[in-house]
Amino acid sequence: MSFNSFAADCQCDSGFEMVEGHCKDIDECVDPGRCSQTCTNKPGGYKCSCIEGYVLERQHYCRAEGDVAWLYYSNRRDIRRLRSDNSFMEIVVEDTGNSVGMDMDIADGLLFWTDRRDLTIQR
Ligand SMILES: [Ca+2]
Repeated sequence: MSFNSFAADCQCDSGFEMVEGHCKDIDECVDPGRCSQTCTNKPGGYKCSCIEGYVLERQHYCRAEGDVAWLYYSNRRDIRRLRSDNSFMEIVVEDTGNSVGMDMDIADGLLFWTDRRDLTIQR
């Protein structure tokens, strides 16, 4: 029997890794995308959390509180909006020419877009 057959086989608990003979916590938060917003490293694990206005779902994903959100988009001819639960879509602005870029001023309820046909910025 050789000396090597008595060598210790050390293993670390889940969430730890062997570093120079010692179990060291793995910082799971180093990997981007582990949590949709905030990741806090904990001994042997990690915890996801959300900024104010969002709620944590399925321990990793943050969803905006409140009503269903709207997605505004352009198909170049019209500007439309779609509920995030996919239950309703409507045209917000018809016949925009060739709308390609959009921005919103939420506070004042304004929608802006660039029109490549007329080379203008519309409101
Ligand atoms: Ca950890």
